[in-house]
Amino acid sequence: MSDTVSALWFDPELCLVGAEWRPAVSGATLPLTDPSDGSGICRIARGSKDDIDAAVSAAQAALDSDWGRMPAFERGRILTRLGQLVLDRVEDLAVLEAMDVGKPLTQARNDAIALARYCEFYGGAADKVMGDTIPYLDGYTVYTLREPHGVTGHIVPWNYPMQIIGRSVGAALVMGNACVLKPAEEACLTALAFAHLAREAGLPDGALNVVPGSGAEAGAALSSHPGINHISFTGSVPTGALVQAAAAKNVVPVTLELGGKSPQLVFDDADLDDALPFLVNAGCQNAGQTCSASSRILVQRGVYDIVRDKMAKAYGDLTVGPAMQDLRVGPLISARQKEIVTGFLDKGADLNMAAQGVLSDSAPDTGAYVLPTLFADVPPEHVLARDEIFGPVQVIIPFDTEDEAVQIANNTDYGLVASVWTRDGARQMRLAKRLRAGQVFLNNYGAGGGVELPFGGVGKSGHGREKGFEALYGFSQLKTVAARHG
Ligand code: TXE
Repeated sequence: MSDTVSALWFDPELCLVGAEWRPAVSGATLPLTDPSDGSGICRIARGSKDDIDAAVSAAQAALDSDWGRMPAFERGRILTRLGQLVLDRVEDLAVLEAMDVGKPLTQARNDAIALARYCEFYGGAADKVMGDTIPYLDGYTVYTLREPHGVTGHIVPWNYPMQIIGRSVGAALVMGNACVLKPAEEACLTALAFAHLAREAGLPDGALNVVPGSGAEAGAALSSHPGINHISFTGSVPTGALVQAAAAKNVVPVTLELGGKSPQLVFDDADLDDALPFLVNAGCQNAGQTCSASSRILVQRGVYDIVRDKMAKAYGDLTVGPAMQDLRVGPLISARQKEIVTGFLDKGADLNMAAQGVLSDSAPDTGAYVLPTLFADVPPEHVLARDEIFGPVQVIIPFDTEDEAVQIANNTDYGLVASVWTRDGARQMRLAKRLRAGQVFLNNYGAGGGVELPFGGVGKSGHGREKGFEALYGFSQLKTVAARHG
């Protein structure tokens, strides 16, 4: 049992359904493991179809009562209060996330602060989403209304539980939807903590329901439920396709955020000292288990050797260890994820390994640790340059011309994020248009992760946009009203 189990201030074996915290209908539970040492943290409810049925009914009931009638500004006030409660508990939330996900404490703290920002942002936006009046025929007045979908399903992965809950549940709630949240079976403590804080903030019964459980049981039951009106999913491509197929049977819209193989393009004229921390951090943050991780570094031939050597030095300085030691890199989420990433490293045996990080003396053998690894001179068609690895592994690929860089950058199934490092303003503008990605960063990567910035992918990175104001359009539907008055 982890030392930090005292950080739990709620019963983790319960689901939230309507007003009630209760065990799974079956009484079954699942173990939750601390990836830093492989020890058991606690058990969580193993929700299944019965629990999802009850949660969907509770959400529907909420729409028919106080929640459904609440003015937008009051929904906003609740979210804003929730943001303050999250800020008050940042340290507690960070400890929960660190032990559950294996995330170094500083990164976990940043996620808790980001969750508060989502609540603040969407709380403030609640009463600012407006329809239009449309000039039309003589004798008509036409306007549009933005209305909630109804019951929204949220299937969340384990890599950034707090941030993903903030961006999807936060936006859905302020638009007046009632949510059913299915956190990942590997990491769901902050989802439960969030729900406790939401109740404390005054969120009415049934507006938010949380059913932990496995993907095959609770997740599949949620995505195929005929009472769900919209599904937001973040996770792998195959599971996203399953969720979309299940939703299609009920003709329900889905938002899919499915990861990527995001490139950073470094040109000869780039400010390399400025770029270096971004190049490395974007690959190692959260041990590379980030949908928008930058796993490909494309470098123009004139500065290739310098960039490779600087990155190799930075990799040599990376130490991996337990989340509570708060190093740059923690463990992966699980032994299973370690196996996946190690499998990729094996496939890179034919490549030129430029550098590896080191393991902290205090990292137990039972933890899910993988050394951060940098490969150089990688052919663009190599599996490590094309597949999402979801671990602390980056490849460097040389290029000669701008056209070649664009061709390599765009030549994967994914298209989530891309960045360009150059002082040439015309090139910045050209590439911002030519790169196939949902977000393009010029002389930075991630722009600090701003909650205000619409986010989502093209191709197998998914479809739909979360974050920013754009998410509010996704979590609502437009009704056109045409009045004929003569
Ligand atoms: O993902 P899954 P996994 C990628 C990453 C990683 C791989 C596998 O490459 O190595 O996916 O991770 C729920 N119906 N990403 O297995 O299966 C599940 O319970 C409905 C990228 O964890 O996609 C969890 O809540 N739901 C990524 C969520 O889906 C189902 C984040 C994600 O699990 C389900 C995570 C089903 N049949 C992994 N099966 C990103 N885009 O950031 C599972 N789930």
